[in-house]
Amino acid sequence: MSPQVSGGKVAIHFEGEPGDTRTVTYADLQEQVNKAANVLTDLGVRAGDRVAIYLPMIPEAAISMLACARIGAVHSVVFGGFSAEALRSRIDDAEAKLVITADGGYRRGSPAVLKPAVDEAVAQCPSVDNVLVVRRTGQEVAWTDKDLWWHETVDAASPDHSAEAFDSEHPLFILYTSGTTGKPKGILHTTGGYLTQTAYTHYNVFDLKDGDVYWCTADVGWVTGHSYIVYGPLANGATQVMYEGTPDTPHKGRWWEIVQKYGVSLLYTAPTAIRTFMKWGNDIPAQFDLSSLRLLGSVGEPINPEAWIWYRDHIGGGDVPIVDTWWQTETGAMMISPLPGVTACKPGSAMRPLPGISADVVDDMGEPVGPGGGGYLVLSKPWPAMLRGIWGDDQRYKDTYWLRWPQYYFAGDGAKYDQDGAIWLLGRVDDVMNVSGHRISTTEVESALVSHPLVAEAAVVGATDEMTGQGIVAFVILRSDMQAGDDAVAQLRQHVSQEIGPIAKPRQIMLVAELPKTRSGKIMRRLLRDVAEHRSLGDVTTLADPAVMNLISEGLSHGDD
Ligand code: 7RM
Repeated sequence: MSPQVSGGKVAIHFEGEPGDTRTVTYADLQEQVNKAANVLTDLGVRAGDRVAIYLPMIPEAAISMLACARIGAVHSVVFGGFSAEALRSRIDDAEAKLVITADGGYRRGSPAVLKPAVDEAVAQCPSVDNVLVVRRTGQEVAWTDKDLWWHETVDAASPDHSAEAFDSEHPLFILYTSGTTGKPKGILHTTGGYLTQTAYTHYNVFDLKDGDVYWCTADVGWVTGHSYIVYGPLANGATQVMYEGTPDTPHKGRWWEIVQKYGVSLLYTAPTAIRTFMKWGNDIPAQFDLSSLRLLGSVGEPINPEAWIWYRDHIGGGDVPIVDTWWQTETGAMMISPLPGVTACKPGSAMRPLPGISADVVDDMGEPVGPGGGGYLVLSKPWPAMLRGIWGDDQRYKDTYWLRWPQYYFAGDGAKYDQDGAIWLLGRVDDVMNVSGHRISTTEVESALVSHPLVAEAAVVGATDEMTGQGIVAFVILRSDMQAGDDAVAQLRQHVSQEIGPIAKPRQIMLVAELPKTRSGKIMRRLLRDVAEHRSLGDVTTLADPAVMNLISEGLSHGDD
């Protein structure tokens, strides 16, 4: 399947946000990976050891991941937008020995810092022996005796390195993702099956040809970046674009300028981005030559039919196939998706399981609902890139995925089977929100809120949001013994951003006197969602005190942020 790739073929066309570029061929990539592998070995990193990677979207992110794979070390990439505290808890959980980071990266037209967050985290992580720092922006950084510059070590290292062989079940990486409790789970993937399925799906779902220029706009900090920037495309010898920055820097046509400049033929992005471009207007993409595009992909959240059609018409010129790919951090690779030229598509449906994948839609009892029915999405047979567990927590692995029905993998998504057997994904059925294609748990945000001294109690729900899929809405009871200023809401939003990262900042925080609870003390999120989505309230008869809802609905009119 994988083509014979010559070393001169371009692996990565890197485009920095300020407009700087780098061309990395497969020969360059191998040399860089070899050098980095030698440095990791010199620093005492051995097969099975964990390495945390906290980098912007620069080639060194892929190089670091591959250097780990080459020596059998397990990488744990932490999204550069996460806070010092989020980084600390991930380094700590995996007991990482080495952290690879950068001074910073470019974001929205200016250099943003990364190193200070690493310093803050590493100060509390005794497992870390060294920090390897890429110089990307040239900003001044504080320095400790654990720190080493990438350009002084990797650039000077020997380019010769013999790849070690490992068992196909050797661990490849841990990637943290939000679950239904406050603590993110470290999803564990291994080597052989993962690489097989990412390469196979990247090749077939994108109908990859030798002359293609592929661009996946995800960040390597998410599973989409792992599987469809690093492992799948590079195993297939594809040429790809890697872009560091935001879509509206320095102008709202930046993506389409990149497509035109590199002749991108395959584009893979998220519905949130598509809806944002729809809002910015048709005339922006119309200013660029997008005729090189021949296939478009979507991932991360359900794509609404309007966005699907706009994507095809305004980006794809009206006649390109669109592949809506459903999968998860846990599945490692695409599971449900059309195959271009094979599957007739319906706008908004991910259609059918890929060859070799067994998915079903079942009811509460685990019975298949059949055509026309709705229920829970399950995977009924194992698959090559399947997660192998949750790092350090076997019990949580069993409870999360196998407790409800031992014969099925429970995906956590609601789904509908239509009369033709096409699958429509309906979003999460658990306490996981999906904000702009990013998984964030309600409990994680609640924990962040209650860790603030002003907060007595908090409940968080995901409310439908036209742009981001879901938006985070928090209901907060302040402590009566604390003096809250007028800026309490702003302070709390900032606090969540500091505890988790800007992506977890609530869209709205409502200060309320009470929360709706059942007689057994469970918060009724369904009612809070009704309030957050401005719906009339559903059944309130199971509430311990039905009058609470009047208080909350009133609070809505002045609690807005
Ligand atoms: C790849 C990724 C997984 C969750 C998943 C769904 C949602 C992802 C689609 C989708 C509808 C899609 N991994 N999701 N893709 N929903 N259609 N094509 O996103 O672990 O971060 O999230 O995302 O709810 O369970 S993830």
